[in-house]
Amino acid sequence: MLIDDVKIKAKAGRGGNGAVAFNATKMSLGPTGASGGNGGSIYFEGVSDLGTLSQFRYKKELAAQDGERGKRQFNDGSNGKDLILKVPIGTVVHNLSTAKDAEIISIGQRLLVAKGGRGGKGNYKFRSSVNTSPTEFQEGLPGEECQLHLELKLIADVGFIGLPNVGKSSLLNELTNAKSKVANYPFTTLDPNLGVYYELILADIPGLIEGASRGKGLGVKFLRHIERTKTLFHFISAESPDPKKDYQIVRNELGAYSKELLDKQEYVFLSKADLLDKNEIDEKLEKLKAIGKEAIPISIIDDKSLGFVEEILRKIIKQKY
Ligand SMILES: Nc1nc2c(ncn2[C@@H]2O[C@H](COP(=O)(O)OP(=O)(O)OP(=O)(O)O)[C@@H](O)[C@H]2O)c(=O)[nH]1
Ligand SMILES: [Mg+2]
Repeated sequence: MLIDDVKIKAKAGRGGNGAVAFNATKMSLGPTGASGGNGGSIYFEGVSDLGTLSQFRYKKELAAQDGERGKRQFNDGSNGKDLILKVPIGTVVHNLSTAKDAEIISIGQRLLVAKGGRGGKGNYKFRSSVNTSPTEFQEGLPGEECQLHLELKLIADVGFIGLPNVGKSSLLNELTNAKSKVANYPFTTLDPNLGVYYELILADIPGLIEGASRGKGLGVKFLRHIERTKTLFHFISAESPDPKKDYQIVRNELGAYSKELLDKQEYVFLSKADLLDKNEIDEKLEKLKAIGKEAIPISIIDDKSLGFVEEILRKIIKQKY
């Protein structure tokens, strides 16, 4: 199961206390207490593997190492080790403690989520001409602590949407190297799948049904994965007795989730067109035309129709630049 929404706690390391020590072998009793090490910080680092949020399924509390306390003889404590965790690109990090949001958008990008506390100064650092045997020292500071809400919002160019069982995953597999599960029943796809078509990332998401925005079927939580796409491919099965209704059901659910989804560039496909004869197809296309939708009939067993889809994808690639 793809983990795409998780709350965790992050606690950076505490700084080590400064030491109080004196050079007992010298008459002067000079201070030698060294500083504590800094606490380790916690970072996220972007990777392309969508599965990496699953590390937080059971591990909900992250902690980086504390800094070591200062030692005698000018020996500073060592710094706590940083904790660097890999998260998928597209992860939105809501810091619930500071109410700030940040986003991992590129591979290798590092985001500091909790800074380690500073180590305290040892008494050596407090020496002065008037205070040659200071007993002061600083305590290490606590590391930052925060509650984080991580939400994966896939970074894709094109989102595949539609009712269940309309051939979304089939087309993704046809066009890309993706191996999205395909079967002749609804809700075959339970998690989003990505495929790469030249410079484009295509996202196939689970099917929507009427009431999805109220939690029916698999719900609408997957729609966040298409929030950031520029373009939607809306699939309507040629087998549908009422393609217009199918179209509207999905649009209603999109709108109930976010009006912005309705403003995206959209291509409507009448899928599985091979199952009907030409007259029947024309009839269904007419029905969609009546609501202003120029649908394009496609079939994964008809190379010519796949060629049309690829033409559209090339156009989308051009728009990118
Ligand atoms: N005849 C025909 N069957 C197709 C075509 N495309 C997909 N199918 C079949 O339709 C069924 C559903 O295909 P999927 O790709 O799993 O559909 P989906 O929209 O991803 O379904 P969910 O994941 O449940 O939302 C499968 O049995 C496919 O083999 C097509 O162009 N022609
Ligand atoms: Mg599917």
